[in-house]
Amino acid sequence: MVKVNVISLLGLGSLRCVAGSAINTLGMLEAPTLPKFLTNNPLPDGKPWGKLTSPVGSAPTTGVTRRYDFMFSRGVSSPDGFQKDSLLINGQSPGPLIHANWGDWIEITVHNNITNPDEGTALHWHGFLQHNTPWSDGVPSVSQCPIAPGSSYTYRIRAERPGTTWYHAHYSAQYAGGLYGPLVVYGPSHVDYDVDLGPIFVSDYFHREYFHIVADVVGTNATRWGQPSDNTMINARANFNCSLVTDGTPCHNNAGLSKFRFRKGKTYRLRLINSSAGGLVYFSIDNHTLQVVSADFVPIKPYNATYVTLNIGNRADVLVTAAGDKDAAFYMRATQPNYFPCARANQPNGTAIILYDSAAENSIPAENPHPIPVDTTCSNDPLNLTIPYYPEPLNRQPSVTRQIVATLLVNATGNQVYEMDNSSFHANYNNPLLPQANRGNLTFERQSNVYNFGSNQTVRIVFYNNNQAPHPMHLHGYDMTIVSLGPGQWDGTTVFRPDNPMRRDVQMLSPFSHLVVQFEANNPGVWAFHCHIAWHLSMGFYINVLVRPDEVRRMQIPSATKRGCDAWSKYTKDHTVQQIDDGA
Ligand SMILES: *[C@@H]1O[C@H](CO)[C@@H](O)[C@H](O)[C@H]1NC(C)=O
Ligand SMILES: *[C@@H]1O[C@H](CO)[C@@H](O)[C@H](O)[C@H]1NC(C)=O
Ligand SMILES: *[C@@H]1O[C@H](CO)[C@@H](O)[C@H](O)[C@H]1NC(C)=O
Ligand SMILES: *[C@@H]1O[C@H](CO)[C@@H](O)[C@H](O)[C@H]1NC(C)=O
Ligand SMILES: *[C@@H]1O[C@H](CO)[C@@H](O)[C@H](O)[C@H]1NC(C)=O
Ligand SMILES: *[C@@H]1O[C@H](CO)[C@@H](O)[C@H](O)[C@H]1NC(C)=O
Ligand SMILES: *[C@@H]1O[C@H](CO)[C@@H](O)[C@H](O)[C@H]1NC(C)=O
Ligand SMILES: *[C@@H]1O[C@H](CO)[C@@H](O)[C@H](O)[C@H]1NC(C)=O
Ligand SMILES: *[C@@H]1O[C@H](CO)[C@@H](O)[C@H](O)[C@H]1NC(C)=O
Ligand SMILES: *[C@@H]1O[C@H](CO)[C@@H](O)[C@H](O)[C@H]1NC(C)=O
Ligand SMILES: *[C@@H]1O[C@H](CO)[C@@H](O)[C@H](O)[C@H]1NC(C)=O
Ligand SMILES: *[C@@H]1O[C@H](CO)[C@@H](O)[C@H](O)[C@H]1NC(C)=O
Ligand SMILES: [Cu+2]
Repeated sequence: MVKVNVISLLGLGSLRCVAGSAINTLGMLEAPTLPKFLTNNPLPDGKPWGKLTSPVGSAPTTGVTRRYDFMFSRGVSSPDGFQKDSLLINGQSPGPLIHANWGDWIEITVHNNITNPDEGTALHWHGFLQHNTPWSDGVPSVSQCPIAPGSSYTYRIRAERPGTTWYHAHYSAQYAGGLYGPLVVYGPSHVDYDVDLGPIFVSDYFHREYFHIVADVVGTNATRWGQPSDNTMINARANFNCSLVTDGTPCHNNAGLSKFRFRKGKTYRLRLINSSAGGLVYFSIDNHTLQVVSADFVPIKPYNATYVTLNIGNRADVLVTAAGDKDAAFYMRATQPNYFPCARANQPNGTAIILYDSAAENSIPAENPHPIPVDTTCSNDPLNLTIPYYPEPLNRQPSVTRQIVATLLVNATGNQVYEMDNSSFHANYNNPLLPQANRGNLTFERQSNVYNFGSNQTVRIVFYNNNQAPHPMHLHGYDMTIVSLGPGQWDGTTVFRPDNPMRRDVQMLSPFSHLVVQFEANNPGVWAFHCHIAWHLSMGFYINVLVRPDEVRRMQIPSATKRGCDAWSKYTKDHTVQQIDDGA
């Protein structure tokens, strides 16, 4: 076997921002607040998006490209005090903030230095629509080949709409191993606030390396299928009780919670992102009301709440008015509902600390949690609460309606798998689907789970969940319009708020339930549609939606995609790739 010399292939002489960028201030008091927009490209009237006052319609042309350079590698980290081997971006996890103004282009070069053992990789921009750039969606086996160990790949993506999101690896469950980070697009806002507090990740956290968990989840030993998380983190910080460590792993108590500073009387924008691998989270702040103003990328009519529900992949922007005393301190909470089947957590209570003006840095707040609900459907916040601010009525006459049944079963070799219409997804890394469709070959392997919707204009999909687990469903390339949801069979007629239905990019498919979604097929490509629970995705809970193959045929896919496949092909000639799960 030829061992690839990673360092020489990376051409380190040309790297721009590896050293020096490894200090992660996320969750620390010195973390910068965010601006209303980036000012290095002001247009004549002062705002990069000109006179536009709402994010409706196509993005403005700013003429700006923002460039980022990411080095992926293995490293040791101990965000909650427990030392583990992680995957890092420029030496840190979460990776650096990517930010841009509405309409900018963003170019991100990923260098794959994941060695010992080697792994391929690919990076996805959650909720980015990728109009005219479907090859930059970052799903290996669909929009590209994996980025081979020792090689680099540049994504070019457009900031098509303002809002809060994250980027994460889409290769196996690598994001649960640390490959993710925040992505913010500035633009006109339908609400006013004083200070942008920036991204706040809420997530479960596992002490075992992701590939060991995946191997168990897709393995044949039934006692190892359930994987409780070890901790719940806010901005990748938490404390852990090191007395629970029995195998000698280095661990220190009181690693420290994330902290934020509030000035009395100011209104803060918090950009919440659920980057979990396996569980639902309720977010709240003791003694404070949240004003929820957006769900995923969609601005919604503001509503007040004591908590907001975040499924994996979901985002919520909330405004919080600092009404406490100047010397007060309060807990911010990310609480996993630790009951079947919504979450399995050994430490479900994530906390961070908000310090007011003069509160000492080591203040310990009083415990005053808002009550959280018991909801065994693990649902998103009710649809009647989340009302899009800019309405888009439902087209009640879809051109095609397709039913898809998701089943959990143990297959003939004793592995636990999910099947979609009797077929568990399996990625073919060496033959990505978008380039295949671009060559005019629409005959796909069964295990690619491709649903070809031809030139249909309005596509409706009726998803049935035949099992007891919740599945936060994520569609790439579109916001899904939520037509209907609920237990059991859909009656085929009931639709929810047709004059202004909810739309977003992640929506919960509850246990033994239906979820009916639709989209206007105006974005040609091959788009992933999958459960965002990393372990369910590993078990094959995944389909591809092929939209407008005639237009896909006419696309000019950049040559970098083919060069990436050539590098992967060369790599796989000399190396056996351990594809431990479905691959995506
Ligand atoms: C590549 O990864 C190794 C650890 O696996 C690390 O020691 C080395 O510094 C990395 N190279 C670069 C250029 O980051
Ligand atoms: C299955 O896993 C359990 C728990 O880790 C272990 O005790 C048992 O020996 C395993 N069974 C087999 C057949 O490997
Ligand atoms: C830490 O865990 C140990 C062992 O289970 C337990 O005895 C101790 O009470 C725990 N400490 C705290 C502060 O929870
Ligand atoms: C994130 O979403 C998952 C899946 O719905 C959920 O189990 C988990 O509790 C959520 N985490 C947080 C911190 O909201
Ligand atoms: C928080 O609210 C509780 C009542 O819900 C009150 O007793 C307590 O004093 C408040 N704490 C602060 C610091 O305002
Ligand atoms: C929501 O909360 C804000 C700030 O706490 C308050 O100004 C507003 O009146 C509340 N709205 C409703 C409908 O209760
Ligand atoms: C989490 O909080 C709940 C409610 O306060 C409590 O019952 C539970 O013991 C806590 N769990 C842990 C592991 O601290
Ligand atoms: C939303 O629907 C729930 C039942 O699903 C109901 O209890 C609640 O009152 C409704 N809220 C509004 C604002 O209509
Ligand atoms: C069962 O599923 C596993 C994991 O996807 C797969 O490797 C195996 O080939 C499957 N067995 C059969 C008989 O299809
Ligand atoms: C899945 O298999 C079942 C049982 O073999 C069969 O009845 C059903 O028609 C199949 N569904 C699809 C979509 O192929
Ligand atoms: C089309 O793609 C399929 C699946 O990869 C492959 O089996 C088949 O040989 C291809 N057909 C042609 C004509 O290339
Ligand atoms: C619409 O989609 C269905 C189901 O995928 C397909 O059979 C049909 O050919 C499509 N119609 C057009 C006009 O492309
Ligand atoms: Cu799932």
